[in-house]
Amino acid sequence: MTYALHAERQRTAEPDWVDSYRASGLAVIPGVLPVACLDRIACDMHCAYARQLERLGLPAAAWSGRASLLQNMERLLQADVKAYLAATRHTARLASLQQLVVSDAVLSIASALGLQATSLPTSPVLHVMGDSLRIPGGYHGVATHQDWPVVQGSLDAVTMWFSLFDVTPHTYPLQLIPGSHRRGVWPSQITEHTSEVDPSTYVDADFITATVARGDLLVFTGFTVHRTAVKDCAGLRIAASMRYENTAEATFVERGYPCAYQRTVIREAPSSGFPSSAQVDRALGLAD
Ligand SMILES: O=C(O)CCC(=O)C(=O)O
Repeated sequence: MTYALHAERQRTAEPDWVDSYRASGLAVIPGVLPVACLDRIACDMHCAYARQLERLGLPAAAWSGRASLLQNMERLLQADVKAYLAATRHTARLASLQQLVVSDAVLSIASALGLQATSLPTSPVLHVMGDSLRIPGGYHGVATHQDWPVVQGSLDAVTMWFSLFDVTPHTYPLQLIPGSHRRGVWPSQITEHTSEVDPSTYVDADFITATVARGDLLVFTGFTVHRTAVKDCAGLRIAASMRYENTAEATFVERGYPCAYQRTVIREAPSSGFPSSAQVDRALGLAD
């Protein structure tokens, strides 16, 4: 690096990974996520699976880290697929997860990438990958896609990928095509889980595999082509992905802030007679 460039960086305090992000469309930022926050999320997830197991009258492993979480997830999946899926959906709504994705450390990364008045088109999406957690006919990794076409917000939107544990080449890492963001929207077809990029437009050798140590954060542009690696992978991998948008991006302003994600609300009560006032009292700790 030339002295002039170094001096310029010092003046603007631009982190080193920003250049690599702009050039390749992705970067792994080391050690930015507090491990205590990742532990808290894993522990809160464990709580959801444990409570469901107890509801079904089944033993739940006490919290002792990653292995106990996996054990409870496996037990619940084997006992009741519906309960497992509901618990997994619920864990994406955990306050501990939501707190991390809007923490100062994370939002300062969005700022470093030029986002102004950063906005969030949707809440975190949780991706659970595990050879023992496969659901027949269900989600097992996301095929090759770009994020922008499924969000359609600011053109400089950033995706951040938060892994709860270390991700090696054999624990379902993400694979990404460096430089793919420079080709705009790739031809694709809408499928059940995404808008899948036409397989004739790339070969496997185009992808790099992003290994991520616990505490590292993977960031990439909305146009970076990526997919879940599944071949030769096993074990448990849990990651949340989150999109961040720039309220000041010119075409986003011009288009009047579109958002492909829509919120739906079920207004009907779950079943007649529920909850009784006694149940409410109990939940509020008011029962005698
Ligand atoms: O974590 C994964 O396996 C897929 C994540 C992903 O592709 C996304 O969030 O866009």
